Amino acid sequence: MKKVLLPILTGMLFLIVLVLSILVYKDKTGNYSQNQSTMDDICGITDDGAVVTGIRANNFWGKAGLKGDNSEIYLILHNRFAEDDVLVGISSNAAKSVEIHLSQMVVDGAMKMIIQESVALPQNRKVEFVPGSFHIMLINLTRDLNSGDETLLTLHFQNQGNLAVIIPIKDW
Ligand SMILES: [Cu+2]
Repeated sequence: MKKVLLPILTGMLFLIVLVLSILVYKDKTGNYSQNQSTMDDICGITDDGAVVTGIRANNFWGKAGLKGDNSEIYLILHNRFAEDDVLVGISSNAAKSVEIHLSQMVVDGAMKMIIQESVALPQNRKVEFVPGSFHIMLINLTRDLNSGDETLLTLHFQNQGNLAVIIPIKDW
């Protein structure tokens, strides 16, 4: 009997250690465990996009950056609802604050970033957050965002609640 029990117990112990080490590793990488509640706000995520009620996000990506620096996130929002909406705020656990900016050419030909309190999302229209236009600024990163990392971003809409999007980080 003991000869059978020993390998089983050793196997179980190995599994427990494996699971614990995975959990510790995931926490160290600053993942989304503390954001599980916001993840529940979404209606569904697919490989190429995230959807909340009538708003779909795709082509999303963020620029790599070091702790203490800023980073920019780009995406395309499509309000597929037959009702106007407004992007009123964004949250991230990877930065001290998040701002919506609009890059605009000023008189002398230089680009200037203007803070936007909100962004209108007219019904059945797409609004592009792309270089040189609207973008999301992560201000004062609380950790390094390296190429290949992912970071959770939660968009808040006036009418249609929250949309959580997992943003892949890329070099630029
Ligand atoms: Cu900016």
